[in-house]
Amino acid sequence: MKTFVSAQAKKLILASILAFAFTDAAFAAMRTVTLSVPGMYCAVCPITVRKALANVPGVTKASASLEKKEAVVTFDDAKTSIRALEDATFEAGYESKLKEEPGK
Ligand SMILES: [Cu+2]
Repeated sequence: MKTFVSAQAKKLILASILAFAFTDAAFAAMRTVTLSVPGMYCAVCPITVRKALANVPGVTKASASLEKKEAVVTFDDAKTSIRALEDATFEAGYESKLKEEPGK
């Protein structure tokens, strides 16, 4: 009986792990974030920033605004990260930082 219970418990634990992994994967997918890019100062800057972000594998949409001094990026959570986005703009010459995440 003891072994039976423990096998059931293991099944339950496994089921909840799988359920969690599935939920997590469902939430992963696409994310849209706003990065603050204070270093943009002329009309060319947002173009450079947008290109740098668009070149990151996993990014599906990127835009940058000189007036707002921010970039909005849509990316696949499983393929890239906010850190990678920040690194990409940094390598292009612009420091950036996560500003806000709509819906969170
Ligand atoms: Cu510029």
